[in-house]
Amino acid sequence: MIDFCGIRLEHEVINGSGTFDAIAARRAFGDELLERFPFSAFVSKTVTLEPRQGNPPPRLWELGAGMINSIGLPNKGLRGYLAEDLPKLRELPVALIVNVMGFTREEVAALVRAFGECDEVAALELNLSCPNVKTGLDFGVEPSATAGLVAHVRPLADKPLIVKLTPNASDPAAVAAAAEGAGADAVSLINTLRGMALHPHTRGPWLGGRTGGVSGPAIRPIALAQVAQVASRVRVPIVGMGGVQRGADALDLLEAGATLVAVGTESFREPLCGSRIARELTQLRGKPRLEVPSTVR
Ligand code: RRO
Repeated sequence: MIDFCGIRLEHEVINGSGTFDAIAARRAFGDELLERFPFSAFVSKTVTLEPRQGNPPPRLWELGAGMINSIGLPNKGLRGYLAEDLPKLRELPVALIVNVMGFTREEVAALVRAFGECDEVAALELNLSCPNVKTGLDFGVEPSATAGLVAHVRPLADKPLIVKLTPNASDPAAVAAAAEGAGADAVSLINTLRGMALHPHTRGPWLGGRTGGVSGPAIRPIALAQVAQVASRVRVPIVGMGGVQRGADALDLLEAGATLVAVGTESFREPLCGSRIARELTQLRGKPRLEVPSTVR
């Protein structure tokens, strides 16, 4: 059992927000999903105060080592989420972490207040790091803006508050330290890195949102470096993510200072990979390091 901000979790592997649709997976796999749920906690896709359509298509570009997404936060908004999604997510066999994003301080406050009152929500994750929408206020790239926002919303809910950091800041560790100083209970990183792909014929941007967020194995070393850097600056628990495909990748992030590891892009290829990665992690821990074959590591 792992203790994460007072929440007891079966193992260290959770999902990255927006990379596993538990409601669609339940439709596809039925109740078997509940019996074999791949993560020890479920993190929801980002919820905004008002409903959003998201970015125009195309929304994805596949890379040799990952993908670029430009989804643009489509969601039902707070009211739709409370009425339609929360009753279904309540049935999951693991703790629910709700990821929220606002375009103003007041919007974030309203979301934090609302989810703070929901008994089925174990913790909140504050998304300060979506690369695909213009917030006007870039809360997540400046330590002082992050501190101001976190200090404003921290008193509004009596639940653990995780701040999701962007790798697109000049000093992510300074942003993490600012979040901790303002009362964050944990930080999570990394979100996707801004990238672009050109249409093979028109040579204009392929993605409807022009640029998108790069994820998958391509960003794994960046995630590892940033998790290590953040771990040297904060004492709060860290949820590390970025390109995790195997137990060995998860172990790297844990050894760099993370308490939990989140899996994202790999779940698109293998929806139950969370269980496999948790199992591999246990196996790796049982072996002396030199016996771990290089093909596994
Ligand atoms: O919806 C998205 O386009 C999106 C979000 Br909210 C995010 O946090 N990270 C990402 O890569 N895409």
